[in-house]
Amino acid sequence: MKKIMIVGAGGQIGSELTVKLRSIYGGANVVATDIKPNDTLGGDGPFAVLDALDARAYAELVARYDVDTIFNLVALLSATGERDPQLAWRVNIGALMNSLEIARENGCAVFTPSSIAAFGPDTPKDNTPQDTVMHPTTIYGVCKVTGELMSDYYYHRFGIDARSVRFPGIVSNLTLPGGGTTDYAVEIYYEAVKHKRFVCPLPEDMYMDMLYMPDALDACIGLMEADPARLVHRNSFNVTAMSFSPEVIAAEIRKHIPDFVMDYDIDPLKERIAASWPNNIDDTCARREWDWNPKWDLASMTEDMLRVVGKKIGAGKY
Ligand code: AKB
Repeated sequence: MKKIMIVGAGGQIGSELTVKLRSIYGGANVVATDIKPNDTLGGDGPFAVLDALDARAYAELVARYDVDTIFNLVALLSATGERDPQLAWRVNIGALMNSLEIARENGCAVFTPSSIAAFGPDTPKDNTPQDTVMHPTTIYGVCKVTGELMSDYYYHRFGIDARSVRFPGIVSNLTLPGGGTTDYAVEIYYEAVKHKRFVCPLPEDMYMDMLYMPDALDACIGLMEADPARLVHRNSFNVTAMSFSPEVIAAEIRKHIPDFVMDYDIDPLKERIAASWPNNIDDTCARREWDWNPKWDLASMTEDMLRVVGKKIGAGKY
């Protein structure tokens, strides 16, 4: 990776990936783009407003900056997608296809995240294998499976260096996620710090995989820097660091805020989506093929999240 472009850089992952990539490859070598103007992304490197569905403008920027690696982070997430499936398909697949085509025309590598949403209710729920049944029941999941298949197609058919990981929920403290089913695992920390109370939209025993953002960033960069000769898989690798349910994360928060209270007001859409996803996935292939090795677990992440969120919203020691 020498000249990188991030498409959808204003989102939860992009806002932190931009900073991390610039710290490694140099600010001038990482072009951040987003559909909306952004005050922070232009600070230490180039920023451009780009609608990823505008293929001409997208291609023009790739050529102008002589880009060799694209991180395509544009997506409507699972819950938002269910509210407008046609829009989700148009945006998620439109950005994917433009990224792959522009990569083909310009000889770029491409990273497009997949998700645990690529799995469905008939996938083995525990220790979900890398290669298994994939019949998602959300439009977001359908887009992710399509993304995996198209990325592998472009690799085999055109030699495009397309790679991806299946992200679980990502917990972070810079930019809030929006429209996802796993968002509760971020919101809970803000509410715990602000009000010592959280109303959870998912049942107490709903297990899902999660990653803390520093590990998610390492996954993006580690995979794109991996020796291609070692990659048996490409699109897409299971990656995870922990699996917990709402009652488990609440208990962890109570170790720091003993009077933290959790109430439940179940969102039937999010419940249905979460119930169709695995409880925990097996990331052995990522560990074997490109040395994936997450550093954060629930205890260390919780300590860090409460510290950073506390500082951010001026709550002192919670
Ligand atoms: C979502 O909840 O939709 C995302 C995901 C798991 O891909 N965070």
